Amino acid sequence: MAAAGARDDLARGRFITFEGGEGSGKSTQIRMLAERLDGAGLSTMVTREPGGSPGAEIIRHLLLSGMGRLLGAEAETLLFAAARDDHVHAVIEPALRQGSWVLCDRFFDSTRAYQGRLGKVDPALLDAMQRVTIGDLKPDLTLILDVPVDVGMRRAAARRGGGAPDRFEAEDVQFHEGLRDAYRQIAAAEPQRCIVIDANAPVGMVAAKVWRAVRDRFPEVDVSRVANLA
Ligand code: Z5A
Repeated sequence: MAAAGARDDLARGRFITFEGGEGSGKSTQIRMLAERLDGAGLSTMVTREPGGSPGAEIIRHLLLSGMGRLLGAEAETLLFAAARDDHVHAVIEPALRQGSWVLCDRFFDSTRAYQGRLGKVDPALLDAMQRVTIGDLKPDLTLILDVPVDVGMRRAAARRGGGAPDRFEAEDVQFHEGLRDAYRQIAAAEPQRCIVIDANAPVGMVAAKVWRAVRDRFPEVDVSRVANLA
């Protein structure tokens, strides 16, 4: 793990994270945003957590199988941190240094919401892990996709078809309500970084809101080259 402060010299692209509850549409919206940014002539990279690097993908498999839960909330949190450490070093930082715009499906706000708020893991432990895994690397923008819990759960169930829910999908409605609330609190605490997007709308409408938020935050994006602007 790297020392904090070792990453402050990034002459870099932009780092945008997507957060939200289950079925909120993050993966769908990340793909659409990447297409628009590519269209604007920017180099983009889409990645996700847990996972995003070969080592972290192995840990993802463990986590989503429910193995981490058996070890307890703190140990599960350490697994997320180990995956993030590898992902940040092997993938995110090199891409940012090369000038790419990195779009990441979940990042440390997920740990704050899932393990912190819902898993009741000590905030001091979360702070310490954040320091050693990501140091000063904060997203330039975090888009929190907000949908009512029943809508998100319906979408996820429809996508799953007959398949079994994973470790987090299997949690009850109360858990997912708590999660929604946790994300609202994160957004309220850091309004300069986080924007809540109402994602209970058709895909194209949500994409238009995402695009507006990105353009407002990064006026340097050359929109004249992007077709079908909403
Ligand atoms: N986790 C954690 O606990 N701690 C951490 O630090 C981190 C993660 C990093 C990873 O799950 C789990 O790990 C996650 C938190 C935990 N648990 N959960 N649940 P994952 O990566 O497997 O899945 P996810 O991140 O939760 O995403 P998702 O459920 O796959 O959904 P999504 O990416 O937000 O949505 P989507 O795939 O774009 O859309 C879902 C379906 O809805 C799909 O069929 C779409 O076509 C449809 N969709 C999307 N948008 C719309 C709209 N606007 N209208 C109608 N239908 C739509």
